Amino acid sequence: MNFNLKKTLVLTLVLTLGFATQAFGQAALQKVMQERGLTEKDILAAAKTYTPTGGRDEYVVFSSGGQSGQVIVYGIPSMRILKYIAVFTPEPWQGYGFDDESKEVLKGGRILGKDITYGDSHHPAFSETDGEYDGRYIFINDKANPRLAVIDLHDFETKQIVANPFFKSDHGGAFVTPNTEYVMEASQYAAPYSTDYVPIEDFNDKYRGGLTYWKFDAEKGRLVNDESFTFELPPYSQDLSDAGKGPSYGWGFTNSFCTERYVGGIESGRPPFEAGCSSKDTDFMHVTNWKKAAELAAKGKFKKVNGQYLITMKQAVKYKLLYLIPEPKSPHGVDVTPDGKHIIVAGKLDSHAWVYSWAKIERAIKKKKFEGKDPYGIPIIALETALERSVNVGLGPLHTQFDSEDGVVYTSIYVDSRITKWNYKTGKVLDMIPIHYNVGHLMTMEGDSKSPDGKYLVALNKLSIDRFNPVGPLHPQNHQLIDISGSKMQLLYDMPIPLGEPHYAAAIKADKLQPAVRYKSGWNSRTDSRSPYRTRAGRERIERKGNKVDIYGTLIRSHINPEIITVTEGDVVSFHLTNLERAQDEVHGFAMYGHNVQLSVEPGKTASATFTADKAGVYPYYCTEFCSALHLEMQGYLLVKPKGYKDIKKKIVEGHKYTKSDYETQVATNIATQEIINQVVGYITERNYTDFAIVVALVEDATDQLGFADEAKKKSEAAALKGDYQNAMLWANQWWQYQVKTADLGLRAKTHLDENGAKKVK
Ligand code: RUQ
Ligand code: CUA
Repeated sequence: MNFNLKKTLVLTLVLTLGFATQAFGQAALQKVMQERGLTEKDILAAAKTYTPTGGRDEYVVFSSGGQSGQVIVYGIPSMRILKYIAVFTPEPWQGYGFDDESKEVLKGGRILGKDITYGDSHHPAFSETDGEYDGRYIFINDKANPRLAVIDLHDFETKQIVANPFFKSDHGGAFVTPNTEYVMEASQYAAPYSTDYVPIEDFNDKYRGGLTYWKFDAEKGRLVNDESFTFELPPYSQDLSDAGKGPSYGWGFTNSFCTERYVGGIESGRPPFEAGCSSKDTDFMHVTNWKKAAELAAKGKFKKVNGQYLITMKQAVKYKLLYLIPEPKSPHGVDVTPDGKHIIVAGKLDSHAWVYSWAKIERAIKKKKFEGKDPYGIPIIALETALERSVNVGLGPLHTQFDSEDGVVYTSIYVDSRITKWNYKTGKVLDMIPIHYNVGHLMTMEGDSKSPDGKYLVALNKLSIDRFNPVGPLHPQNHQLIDISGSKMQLLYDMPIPLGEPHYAAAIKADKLQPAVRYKSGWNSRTDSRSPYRTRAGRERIERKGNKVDIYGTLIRSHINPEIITVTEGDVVSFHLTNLERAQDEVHGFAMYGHNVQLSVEPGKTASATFTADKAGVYPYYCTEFCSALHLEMQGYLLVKPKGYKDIKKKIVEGHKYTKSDYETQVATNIATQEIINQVVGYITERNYTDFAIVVALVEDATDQLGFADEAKKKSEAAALKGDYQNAMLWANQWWQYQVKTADLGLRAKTHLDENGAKKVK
């Protein structure tokens, strides 16, 4: 038997039998505790978070990756990072921003025609059905360049980026309405809606805030600009938003700061923004009726500007779509309670959380009970009219999240660096826990849905001085996991986030996610349709039209087809590569010297890379994922000939000569290998393997490989018949390579069957 194969078999045996379980006795535990200085509390926290090898998490978190423009995915309670999803910025591993398909997605996020290669990503939000996270999509905003992105949770890929057609920044996004009818995106820094120069002296008249309700087509999984609408709002700094639910369904809430409309100017001797933007005692919560606005838009009541409906302040007042309510000084979070009956707002410069009653607001609107109008004619509902109570929760409250227990909430307290647990229905403070430093957002499990799970809370702390091994002046951020299942909060775990400021996160029950492990064959994953460049086995080709060269290639363990490609200097070259594998994990990468080409081609995917071969030379390419034992041999050359180059016909001289006896030895090995394959095939087919999707995919791949083996075998035998032992041996070896891959797949299938209790049926 061949050595490599033997090794695989031995390894499989070891894995199947397992190692003898070691005794982790009490004495050993005491010793470790002593050596590492751990208390019993530490051990308990460890036991609550530690997830043994192969274990799964109960919740999956999607956290903003801050300036990286990405989304960080991790598990709770283990806090193990699972993925960084590329969203607003190029990300090489996923080929994002490198393959033609994802470049198209990023194009949607261009600002003033320019590619933006960072993103200040802030608030992720799950799609919802009837107020519950449905596990289908997640949205996230970019504050610096007001953009929204749609990530499909079927494959954890970004499908769409849209740039707001009016704003110059956004902060109040992404927040979804209870059936994901709309995704809310509120501007932050007032600016003219046009891209023209407008003097700052015109601030009150020509600078504007706003709130966009982006229409979402859940079937297509795309935001639809021409069914979306934007509320023109006063030049206050609109901040976070939240959508109403239950009794407040159809409405949205957006708070604001700097309703003073102060414009700084330190350089000209004016007091800075921070002085002028925090001088009044209250700011305004904006209450918007999106449901009625949508109906009026459908009736053609609003003009289209920049492709979507624009609702002017005048129209909003006329149609009773917009109201203001005073809020505590410099408010930050606005959070609608799970039952939709209350709205909790916290003021950064106040020590209270303010609980507003939707019933009271609604009554005031119906009875037209207003205390006046703002300078833009928007009716103001008095604070006393709308407020249910205010509760002293600590200095610098920011955001509130909800528990599974009725009325129980958690508020992040920035200045005091702690979390306060309290009851918004009784006004009682229940518990407090210090957090390590500068908490911003906090998050409970499914905490934005109408039925939060409680259980865990994550404090998202800004920076992390003195918490981890030092790594220079720029510190990681710190996510702290807190157990909230009991009456007292208990800190479990500190997780450094070394990527960007993770503003906000959202956690979903893991079993709501059923991501795919492969694509349909020849799939453009960004448009979710079959790629026109899909290439099947045996149909690989190079097509030339003028100076355009299209390479229709395939990837399968362990070769790239084609392997030697010659083009001419100045040609525009497009590689279109289809991964023929169906088994999960069998991803191939594709990188080439000197052209900034790096693709990730997962099973079934077709990805393209287009570039101009502008310099004559030799450009090796290869697979960047260690996909099989012969991964390093998964290689090829792009040869770029100078213009007008005269070919001198030469032959490749083989570096090694084979004899008849080499050929016969190889054939003997192949026959022995085939016997092993037959045994594994027998083992699998005697069992109910079709009940296991993973095994079916492995068997499909194995069958393909065996088919290729057979083709190579025939070529080998034909060459041998002609006495061409050089080619006979090379094809015999290729035949054996395919056998090895077949055996590898077969053994993976067998292991899966063994580990998952397959039954013998024959
Ligand atoms: S915000 S720290 Cu950018 Cu969500 Cu509150
Ligand atoms: Cu494919 Cu390495």
